[in-house]
Amino acid sequence: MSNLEQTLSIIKPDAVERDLSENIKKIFIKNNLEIKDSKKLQITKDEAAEFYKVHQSKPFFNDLCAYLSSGPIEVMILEGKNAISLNRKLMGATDPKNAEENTIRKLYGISIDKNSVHGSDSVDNAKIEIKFFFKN
Ligand code: IDP
Ligand code: MG
Repeated sequence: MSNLEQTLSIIKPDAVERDLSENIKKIFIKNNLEIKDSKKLQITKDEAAEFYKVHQSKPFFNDLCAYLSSGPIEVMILEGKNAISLNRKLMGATDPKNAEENTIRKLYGISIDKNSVHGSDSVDNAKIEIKFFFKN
């Protein structure tokens, strides 16, 4: 049984702005996640709303979409054994205050909204999210 997976990672505007992309990528590589593709871009608020549509009923949805579209982001396809859960573990808890030591969000996150990274949370969402940014 193979559990080789791909997942989508986003380095969010707060981390790109502080030049943290290379540090974050080193954490992925050190932990056996291969960067299969990557690109830097800025999305519109409408595109952010499409990407985050699972959160559309949440009170923070508008701010979330405004934030993700507020500046350049770097999106990556990560591949490796159990890549989805491994990436989530390396990211740490959504709120950096609750993130474990040495996780990306503990090291670099500023607040629950400026928490430096996104990572897919399931096989199905990883497929949808990779397709969203890498349409071939
Ligand atoms: P995740 O990024 O750890 O998967 P989700 O629950 O999927 O967390 O939420 C997506 C993003 O929405 C989070 O990364 C965070 O930036 C933002 N967010 C989540 N909960 C809150 C909140 O209570 N207030 C403000 N922003 C939030
Ligand atoms: Mg999520």
